[in-house]
Amino acid sequence: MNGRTSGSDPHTDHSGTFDVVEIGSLRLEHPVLNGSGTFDAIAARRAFGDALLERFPFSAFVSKTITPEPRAGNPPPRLFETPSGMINSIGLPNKGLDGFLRDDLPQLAELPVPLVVSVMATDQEGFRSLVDGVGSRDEVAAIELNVSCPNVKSGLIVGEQPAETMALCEALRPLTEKPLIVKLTPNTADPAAVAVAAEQGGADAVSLINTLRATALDPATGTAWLGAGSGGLSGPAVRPIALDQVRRVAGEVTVPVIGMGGIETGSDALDFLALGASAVAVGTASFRDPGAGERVRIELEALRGQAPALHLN
Ligand code: RRO
Repeated sequence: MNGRTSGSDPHTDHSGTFDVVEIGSLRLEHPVLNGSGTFDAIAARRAFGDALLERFPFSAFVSKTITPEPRAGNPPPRLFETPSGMINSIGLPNKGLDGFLRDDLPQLAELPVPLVVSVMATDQEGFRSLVDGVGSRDEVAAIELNVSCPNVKSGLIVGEQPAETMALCEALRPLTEKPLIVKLTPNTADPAAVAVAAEQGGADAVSLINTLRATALDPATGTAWLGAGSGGLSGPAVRPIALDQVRRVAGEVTVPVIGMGGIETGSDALDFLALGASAVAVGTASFRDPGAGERVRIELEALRGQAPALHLN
């Protein structure tokens, strides 16, 4: 950014309209990405046709998380609206690695931006098969390791523990030269310690936050609203928490930080950049308005250079 982060971020090259953000070999032409699972590019292409390709809202596309085998996802209901947010309990429905490579990858490869594939497994062997499978494909620019899903039994275990996170990164790092981005959970005592462990294990970047573990009751019955009993909270309600965690993580790691959590405006995005993020992701806002990502980028561009240099790490 030429605004509050200008000159102080080693991961940006200050050339075009926006500074290019570099995450290993991944080059982002502007700092706004999508949060995994919050923008369905294949459905959007069906809805908007080639106009989507001509005005793609994000500088890279992050896929919905995939697992080694197909999953049906959690029982309904899967969503609950909260004041300034929502709880999801989607539970990782996906076609599995083979189905993704066969059906989705060819379509996602047509997008005009680099493709980041988000992967999650319940053990190291599963992660290995995913990193091998997607890492060998030229269409894939980078891999996001989701160690922070709150909706799958064991989905959080790795990402809650620095030692587990480091061991996973160390095991996966030799399998691919593609950039590895570790998606961090806010549901842990010390996210910065997990981020440092990811960096030491060989991660090229960290992204945060995933959703905060949350529960809601059905007012009519007094029992859990969500079919799975609990879920993950996202949206503007979590933004102050996300900002604080990004600040703490960015103060401890040297790799780029992708900040997210309730971003709805360019000003929100600028706050994350001011606190040390090199890029940001728009998530929940895209459910209400698929144009939110583009609007955030345009607003961010308009704000660029207006704010004083400020780092609060
Ligand atoms: O699919 C989900 O339920 C889900 C995932 Br994989 C995740 O990483 N974060 C989230 O809130 N939901």
